[in-house]
Amino acid sequence: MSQSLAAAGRAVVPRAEVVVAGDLARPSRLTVADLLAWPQHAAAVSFDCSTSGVQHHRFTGPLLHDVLSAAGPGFDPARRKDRLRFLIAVTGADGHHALLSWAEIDPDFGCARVLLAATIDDTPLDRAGPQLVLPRDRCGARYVSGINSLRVDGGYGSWTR
Ligand SMILES: Nc1nc2c(c(=O)[nH]1)N[C@H]1C(S)=C(S)[C@@H](COP(=O)(O)O)O[C@H]1N2
Ligand SMILES: [Mo]
Repeated sequence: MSQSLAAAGRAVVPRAEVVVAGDLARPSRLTVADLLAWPQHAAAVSFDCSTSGVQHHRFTGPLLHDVLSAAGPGFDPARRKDRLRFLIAVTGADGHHALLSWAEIDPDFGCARVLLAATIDDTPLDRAGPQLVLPRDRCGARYVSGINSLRVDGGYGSWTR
């Protein structure tokens, strides 16, 4: 391939982006390359799919909690009760979505080691987009792939005392 063709080829390689938005001080757009710059965690998982049976995969990527905490969720971090009204909506490019509670991934509460995976079985997900990884889930349905939106929502009442 000529150099100009190679350059043109690179220019059109789709790079999936995740919109990180909602009740956040620092909303952003993240690529898989951005996710690879975070401290990486690994998970070897098995999950059951109602249509294709049990699957086994190895994923690496940052913790969802690390990425969303850095985006500045709109609660007072010193007040544990304030976090309990926050939801996280995770949406794939095909519209498949799952809701998590903030408390589910918060180290003071459920402390689930949920990853925003940047690789699957040693292959980067930079074209497809990151995948949600929930090592404790028996069922695969919340392993949302091709994530294009992460939305934090604290609209479920307000902290009063
Ligand atoms: N974006 C997206 N992610 C998804 C799904 C989907 O339909 N869309 N299906 C889920 C289900 S039901 C399972 S079991 C796992 C694995 O699905 P796969 O076998 O299609 O890879 O992905 C999950 N993630
Ligand atoms: Mo599934």
